[in-house]
Amino acid sequence: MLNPERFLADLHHLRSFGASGVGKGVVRPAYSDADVAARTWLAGRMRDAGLRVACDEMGNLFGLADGPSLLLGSHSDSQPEGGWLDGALGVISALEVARAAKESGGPPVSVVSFQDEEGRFGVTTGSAVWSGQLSLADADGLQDHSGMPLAEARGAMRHLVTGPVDSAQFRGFIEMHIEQGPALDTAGEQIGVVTDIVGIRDMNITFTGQQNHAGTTPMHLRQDAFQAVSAFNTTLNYRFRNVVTPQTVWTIGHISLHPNASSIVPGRAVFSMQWRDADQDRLARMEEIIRDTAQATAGDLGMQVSFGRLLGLDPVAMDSTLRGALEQAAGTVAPDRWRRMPSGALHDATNVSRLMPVAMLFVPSIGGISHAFEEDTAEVDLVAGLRVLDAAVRNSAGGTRG
Ligand code: HGY
Ligand code: MN
Ligand code: MN
Repeated sequence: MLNPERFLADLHHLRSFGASGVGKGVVRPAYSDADVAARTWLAGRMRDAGLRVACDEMGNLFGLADGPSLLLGSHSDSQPEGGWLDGALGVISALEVARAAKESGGPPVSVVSFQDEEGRFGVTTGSAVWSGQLSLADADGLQDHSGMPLAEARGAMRHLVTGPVDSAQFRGFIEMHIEQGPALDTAGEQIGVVTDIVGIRDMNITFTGQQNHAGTTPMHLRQDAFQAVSAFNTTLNYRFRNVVTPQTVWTIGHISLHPNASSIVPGRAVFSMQWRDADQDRLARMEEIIRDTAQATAGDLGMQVSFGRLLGLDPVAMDSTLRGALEQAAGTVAPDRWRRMPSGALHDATNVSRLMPVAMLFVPSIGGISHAFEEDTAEVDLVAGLRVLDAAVRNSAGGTRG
């Protein structure tokens, strides 16, 4: 029997790994001690639920049912400052639905917690490798902001690794997640059934000028790398205006100045440029504008610019059969309090859609806040989501593939 109390207890237990001490927030980046401890605990909970534990070289952790099954899950790593539900909700709801199905003779359900969804090293790195979007060799070459290579970081999970996990055993994938935006909360609704997931592009850009003394170097002789970033950003916002829509987003979320000292004109600035949109052509057009603007800015200021590797995922639509099962379940659990909606956040489901039919459902985020310690959702909404997921699994038994 589906057990909401057991589900909530596990969800709260998971946030004890890497608890930030601020609200319910967590600090559990991929392969950190807290992440590895959480995955070791999860492996035990999967085993207790009667699932066979498997873990691939990347650290994607699976609890497998016997025979063909539906795969449910999400990720249990967090942003450097993360909320307790982002990813965790999808993993623990999957565990509860799989456990209840085992107990009551329901359809076979497997569980996954993908590794590095939050992109310490790339973009949804674990599911990107599992789905074949990215080779393990290429992933191993990725580095985090401190210069640590993924090849080294993933050594922290060696004790859990069992080998490759064959995707052919899964009939489809459903990921439950918090919305991470304001739509459901503002409307007082409980469930969002996702129609599609936007695409993303992410690239590091480096301006190189001349490091110099901040007291003696006249302004007109400086080659200040921070001034280049500032000018680039202003020009970019202006040049985007005829290309973007109100749904398009772009972010400079990480910047590193060298040598980052008050009395030194910075000689180098490395920063992340990320942009997201549902239209692939628009993403490509934005890339042209970004490269062009950065080159023009460097030229104007007498500096050098270089571009890092372009990472990204294309927009994807959800599978109509699995989505229909979620819509039917939402109509029963939350009549008149659900909607269809796109996902502006990225999810592992995008990568998994290369392998099998995928669908997603959302529950509200209070105040639309996520990627912050304050992230939260009313327990009644968490449980409504769990019930929709469970009902959808039962609705789609017999299912979609194979
Ligand atoms: O950034 C994202 O959309 C996801 O939460 N990693
Ligand atoms: Mn997430
Ligand atoms: Mn996230």
